[in-house]
Amino acid sequence: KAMTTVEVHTVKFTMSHCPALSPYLQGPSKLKFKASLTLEEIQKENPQVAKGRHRPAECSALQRVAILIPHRNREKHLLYLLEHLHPFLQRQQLDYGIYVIHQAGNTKFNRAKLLNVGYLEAVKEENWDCFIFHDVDLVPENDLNMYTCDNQPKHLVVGRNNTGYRLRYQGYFGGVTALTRDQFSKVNGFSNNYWGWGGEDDDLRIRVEMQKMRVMRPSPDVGKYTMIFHTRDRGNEENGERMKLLRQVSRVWKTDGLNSCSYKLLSVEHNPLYINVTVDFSMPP
Ligand code: UD2
Ligand code: MN
Repeated sequence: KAMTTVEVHTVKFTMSHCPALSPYLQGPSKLKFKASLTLEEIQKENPQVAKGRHRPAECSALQRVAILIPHRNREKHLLYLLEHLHPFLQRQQLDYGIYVIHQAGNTKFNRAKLLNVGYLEAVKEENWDCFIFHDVDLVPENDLNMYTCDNQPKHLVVGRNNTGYRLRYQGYFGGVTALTRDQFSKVNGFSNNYWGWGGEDDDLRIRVEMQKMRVMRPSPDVGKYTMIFHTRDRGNEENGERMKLLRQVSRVWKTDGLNSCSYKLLSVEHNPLYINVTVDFSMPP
């Protein structure tokens, strides 16, 4: 195709936007998990990823997306997720960064608070447009499931292998969700008060609905995940308080969330494949 001189200059100095639909998408895929996988192997496969970040060379990405992964003692799951997520996000032509938020010590696990910390630390280093709150053990099977944000909060896990790929219940908001900076700050983020397993995802859904936002989902054939098998972790026992907490969301959300998230930051390390944020939470009162 012929180009005028003017166009050549335009191409050179202002990169054009990436297309709405990336030409690299492959659709459904069969995932493989190799027991012997190492971090070094994944690094070798992803030489173009630096400090946990990557952006397309050929166009300017539609969104800057931070992936936030709460983590403790799931090293193998993290490897599997990194192995699949890096090429997946690159096929989607996103400008992205992967943050792993690691809870130090043996206090009760607090997924929601870790995700608040991830958000607060991520916005310190970049003007991210979109945040993907991502379980470490869920691997997306279909790259048509776009890791971008929309005008409504998105729930990306319609189904997973071990539940017959069906939505668990109406209003289910667990696993992987996508909210813009505006959407997440409007609801004051997650609650910080869910220690142990369960409830924090429903709490966020209630916050979203209170702001008259509506949860959107991809179609069932697109929103497919493989959850790597696991049992309940020690330190993440079922939270017996969760029903009580869920009844008081409308009363407490304004003062329990991003604006009250206090933590001791132990380190922020820029590893080749991800940014590792380590925090210490003291025990709940
Ligand atoms: C469900 C939800 C999850 C969350 C949880 C209740 C799905 C697919 N996921 O997950 O989003 O709402 O219920 O809290 O419905 N983790 C660690 N180390 C630990 C414990 C947890 O890294 O010791 C992280 C990890 O990212 C894990 C996530 O927390 O994927 C959720 O914990 P889970 O996988 O044990 O809970 P699960 O599968 O019931
Ligand atoms: Mn899980």
